[in-house]
Amino acid sequence: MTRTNANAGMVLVLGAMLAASALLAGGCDAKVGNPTIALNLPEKYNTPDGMTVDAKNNIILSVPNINDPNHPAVMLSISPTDEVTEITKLPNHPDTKRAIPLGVGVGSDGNLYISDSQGFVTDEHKSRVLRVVMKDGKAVKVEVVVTGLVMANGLAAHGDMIYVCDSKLEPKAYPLPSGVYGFKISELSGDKPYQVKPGLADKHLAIHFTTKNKDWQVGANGLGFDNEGNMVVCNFGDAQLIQGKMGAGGKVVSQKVVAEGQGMLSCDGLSVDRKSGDVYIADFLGNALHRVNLKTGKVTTIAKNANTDGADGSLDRPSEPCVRGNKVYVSNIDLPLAGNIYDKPHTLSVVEVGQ
Ligand SMILES: [Ca+2]
Ligand SMILES: [Ca+2]
Repeated sequence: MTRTNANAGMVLVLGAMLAASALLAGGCDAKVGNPTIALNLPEKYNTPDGMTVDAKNNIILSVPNINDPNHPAVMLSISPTDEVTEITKLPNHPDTKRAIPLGVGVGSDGNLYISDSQGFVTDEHKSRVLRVVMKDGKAVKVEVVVTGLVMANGLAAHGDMIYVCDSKLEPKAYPLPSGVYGFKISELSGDKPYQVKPGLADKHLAIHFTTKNKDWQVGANGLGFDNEGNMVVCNFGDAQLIQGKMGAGGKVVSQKVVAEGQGMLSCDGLSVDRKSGDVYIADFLGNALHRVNLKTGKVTTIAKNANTDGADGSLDRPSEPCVRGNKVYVSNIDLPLAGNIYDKPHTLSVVEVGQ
């Protein structure tokens, strides 16, 4: 699968995805927008993914290094002037010898919470939530606080809670159930990590839904909260943005699909623009960045292009957007799927939006 590190597990999990690539021919024809390179990352940061903005307006970036795991997974900080510093490396899972950080959020305690998506190498419930304990802007230690997820993915901090997606609650079931767990920060312990119950059984499950797209059995993915405090979560395979009304106890009491398709081939990562209230979505399969108006459900394609190496700033299989000021940064995960080749450069693209 990867250029230098064919990995049997990854082939197992992602192999079915490759079969779908032929169906996507023609999905990347028309070029829209003109993104430029925000960051050109060195080889040791070869696969960027999840992002969030911290209290000092730094972007926190997960670097799972899926494409070349000879380099350890790290967390980076991108300053307001786009200078990159390494926050910490992440501890490998004792069984898989990998750490695969995707979603990241800053908790109300000031610590970083990160989904470690072992679902890229195994379906055996080995995904975790990690906590990077921060002090004076520096990482003090990394703890495991939740275990037992299948494919941990998007993660969001909201109030005194941490929410994390599991893209595959029951990996062999069809249609595929997926969902979002919510944990009070006060109940998370590095000394005694919480083990989630499999399937739909865990009391922390805040929302769940299914994915019907047989070629892409990947569900809950990008995650956030809109300006009214509703959960917004992407259903990757069915190209849906789902909105959930929150009730007491931090669980969703009603949910609806606010946008589906309309040019979106998949809904991967998302980011809420606090000024406009709009949701930006990275479309891995469509090789595109879209904007969704939550009031109307209308989808507008902001950027889209054919398969590329990303050297001119074009989208190179984007997985996550991140709104900072008037810019949307986009991680190009560049996985070798859907006809794409993993290649240099390793980039974050950026587009200017609004005023
Ligand atoms: Ca590239
Ligand atoms: Ca590429």
